[in-house]
Amino acid sequence: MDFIQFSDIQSKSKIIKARELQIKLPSMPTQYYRHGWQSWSLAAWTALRPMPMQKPAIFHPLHVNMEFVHDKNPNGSWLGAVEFADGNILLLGALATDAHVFLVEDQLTGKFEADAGEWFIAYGQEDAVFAEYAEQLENHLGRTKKDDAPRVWCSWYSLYTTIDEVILDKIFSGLDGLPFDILQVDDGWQVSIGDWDVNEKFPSGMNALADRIKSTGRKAGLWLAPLIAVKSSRLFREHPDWFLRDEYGRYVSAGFNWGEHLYALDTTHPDVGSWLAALMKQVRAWGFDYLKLDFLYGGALKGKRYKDMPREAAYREAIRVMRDAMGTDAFFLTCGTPILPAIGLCDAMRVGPDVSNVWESYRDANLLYNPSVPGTRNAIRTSLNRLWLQPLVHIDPDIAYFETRENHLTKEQRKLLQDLALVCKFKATSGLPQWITSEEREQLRRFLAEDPKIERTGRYTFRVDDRVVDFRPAMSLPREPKGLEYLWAAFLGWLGSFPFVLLIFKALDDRALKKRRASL
Ligand code: 9PG
Repeated sequence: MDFIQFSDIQSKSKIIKARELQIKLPSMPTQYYRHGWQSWSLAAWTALRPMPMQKPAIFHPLHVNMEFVHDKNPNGSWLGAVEFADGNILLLGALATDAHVFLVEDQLTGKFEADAGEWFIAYGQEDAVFAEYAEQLENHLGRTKKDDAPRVWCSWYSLYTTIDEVILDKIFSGLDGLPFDILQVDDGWQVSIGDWDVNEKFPSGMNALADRIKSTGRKAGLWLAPLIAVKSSRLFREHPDWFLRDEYGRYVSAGFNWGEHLYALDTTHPDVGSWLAALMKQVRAWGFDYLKLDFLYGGALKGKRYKDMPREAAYREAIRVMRDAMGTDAFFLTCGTPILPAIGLCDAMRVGPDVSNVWESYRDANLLYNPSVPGTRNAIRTSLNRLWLQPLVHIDPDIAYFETRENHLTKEQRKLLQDLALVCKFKATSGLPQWITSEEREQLRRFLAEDPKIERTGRYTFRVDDRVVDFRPAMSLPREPKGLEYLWAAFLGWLGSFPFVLLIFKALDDRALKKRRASL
């Protein structure tokens, strides 16, 4: 363990190599910057007291860093920062993968899971400190940001999995005249999670789908979740030995979604590497140039790998394999990705949870205390707290809504999401041309065309051209449940980990979506 004196770094930042490192703080800080592990995990300035554990536990693999979920101290992945009463901050940040930072009383502590690595330590004004950290990360991990981010229409936040060839064809025609660069087909085209072949809803096949998009003058984008699979997939049946297990030989859970348990590929297995490369080549050969690779955290879960190496280092290697196979001319968006290990290898990164057509749900926010589930407030909060990544990679705060149909956000809330896109310089939307009024269509057209001047005036306040934009209404954390509410919350959290309960919710969602699709 290396001990660092605050006076050593007070006037000048430092880089130190150590497996474990501890800095004694000169005074008790006022806030702690928690940096969540992957895209959907919370990033926020928080109080120093322990936070309620987010529920239900069945989602932990896809929401938090499983290894630290029971830690009561303020902590986060790769970096941590404290703010003092005078507004200055002290940041401790790893410059390599497989590291975690904790605040234990008045000691800021960093630990690498395996070997020693480099740490960046700096004190001063927040913007300057984070900017210097980003610069150092670029030196160590690289930078892939080129040109401007493309403007994307994505099928997810309107049709979810109910997409098919007929409806997409109609939508693509309806989007004519709007300045999108990419039309991206999301979840719903594939046979199953693990089996990345076209399903019966697309009888003309994937080449035809990409061609149809390209016929509109745009590039074609596609969603895949290449590092996970469900047990019912052919991939799992045919290659059970490709999946990650723990030291007792049990399959490692990658969480629960689509009404099924998820499992993760062991990407260090040589056959998995070649399978991943072949899959990326296949997708490019179909004609897709924009790849949204999702649920990537599966590749970085703890387990006993074919090749013994730190889990995030293994993950970074898998991302590199996929990047090499797809080629540098593809646009590579990572989602559900552990943040630091993907830097330098992808063009864009989702930096927050999913938005949804509601601002915040009482059940998810207050009772389950879960800031990682889809919700507009969750998306704004975490994305904005990751703005410091902007020099390194295009940061994707998820889509903005323009439509009022099938949407429960207020005008102000929709506007905040649109402004977040402008601040992050990443514009995407999912609205159906059939839904939007001519006025909403005009707003969308203007949004896609504009390039406003952005000036940061405070931690969460900006000037966008001449407008003042204040994100503070989205930034605070939910109120914690107390008394009877606490008991109700604990019960719900327990209930929510039973797959049959989740299946009931899924059945209700599916029914609503079917109706939505039928109404088009
Ligand atoms: C497709 C979607 C979209 C979306 C992605 C990802 O916490 N969760 O249970 C959870 C489930 C799905 C999810 C995010 C979080 O969405 O972010 O844009 O591509 O997959 O299935």
